Amino acid sequence: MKLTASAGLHGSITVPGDKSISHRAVMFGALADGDTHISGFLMGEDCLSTIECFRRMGVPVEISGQEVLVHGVGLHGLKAPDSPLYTGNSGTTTRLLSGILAAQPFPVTMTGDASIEKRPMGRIITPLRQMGAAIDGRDGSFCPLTIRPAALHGITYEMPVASAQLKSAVLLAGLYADGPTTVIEPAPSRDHTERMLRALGAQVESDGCRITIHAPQTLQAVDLAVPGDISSAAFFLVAGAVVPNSTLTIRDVGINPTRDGVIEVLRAMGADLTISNVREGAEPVADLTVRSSRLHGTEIKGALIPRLIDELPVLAAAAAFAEGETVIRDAQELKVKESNRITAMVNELTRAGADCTETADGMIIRGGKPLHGAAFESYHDHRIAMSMAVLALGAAGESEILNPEVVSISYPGFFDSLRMIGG
Ligand code: SPQ
Repeated sequence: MKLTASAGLHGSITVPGDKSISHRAVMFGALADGDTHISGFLMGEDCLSTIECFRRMGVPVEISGQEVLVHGVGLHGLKAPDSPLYTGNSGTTTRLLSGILAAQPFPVTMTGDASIEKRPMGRIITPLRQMGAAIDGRDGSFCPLTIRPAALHGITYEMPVASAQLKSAVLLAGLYADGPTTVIEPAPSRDHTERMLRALGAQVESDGCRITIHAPQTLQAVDLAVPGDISSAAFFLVAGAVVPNSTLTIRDVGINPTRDGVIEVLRAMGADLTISNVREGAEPVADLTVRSSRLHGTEIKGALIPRLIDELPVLAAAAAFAEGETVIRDAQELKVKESNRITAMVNELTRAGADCTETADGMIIRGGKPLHGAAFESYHDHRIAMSMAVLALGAAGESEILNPEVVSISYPGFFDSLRMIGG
């Protein structure tokens, strides 16, 4: 994909549905009694992997445009698939499904692509085994995972990392446990699982970083509207901020407070970013408007990290345009995503002329150096490809994004959206 420096980005767009919420809508809809209509569903490859896994376990799922209809089979209605389940590139599918499968009365194997086979699964195997699950991984902690039938009991689990996937895997196993299940997070991670399970009638109590689920008798289907994905909106927020003469509005974006760290950081960097038309609901939604401005460096660390973990690559690109130093700390989780996102961003920003250094738990970017186009690697990682496309719009000259098709994991029409706003 070839991109050239932009003279200004303009327009009002929507981004596709939230990936995290789309996955959960299919999973929980499948386990509910009744039909779940999902509007605004993300038709990205990861969420389609989730649909395929549930279809293979006997859940009828109909797709029409951006609408999905899940015919729930109830908590105990899943059927044994006739061969291993394939989760593609999706960590969310693999980890959340593990929690559900740990409680099923049939054995199952789960496998994924080359990236999934490298991502750590020990973090879910440990607590699920404490609950009584019979779960094993290749070399102890990698995919393929094999799961055999077992009775589960409730536990209290202190999580070593702030991970919504780990939290959700344990809470979902808790749907089937004998007794309540409690997880304690080191810092709040995205809470879509808790919000959606409550909407379906489950008793989920949150007290700061302590979340308890009581195994329900049933989940009741409700209609679900998926807001625009703030992680996808983040590419346009940064593009609008760094490309001179830009004004962009991204409508109907989910602004769940466990996900909105990118807004806080861009404002701290001096971005002209306004939130309007806020609508409260199961998930809060708003319109975001950004105008180009001069950015300056900042520090991103601590409890803020889980609130913007997936936006760190594009924030690193923003930092390359900002005056002064940006320090990202406490972000070692970035090393175990679809790629090592710290190494990937430091390599590619350096290729564009930025001055940056990898650290043990993040990176330091000394911004404000002139940036130029180049041929950027995508590391088979959707967020790296899109982050470098944003950088390319603000850098001098021409750029290329290699393997651009990887954006279809979370944002199939990404390059069309860029063209629509003048990219
Ligand atoms: O699903 P996957 O591959 O793990 O996707 C990513 C992403 O960039 O899209 C991470 F690579 O998002 C995760 C996110 O980083 C989605 C997620 C969720 O839906 O619960 C939670 C975060 O991961 P984690 O490991 O912090 O729980």
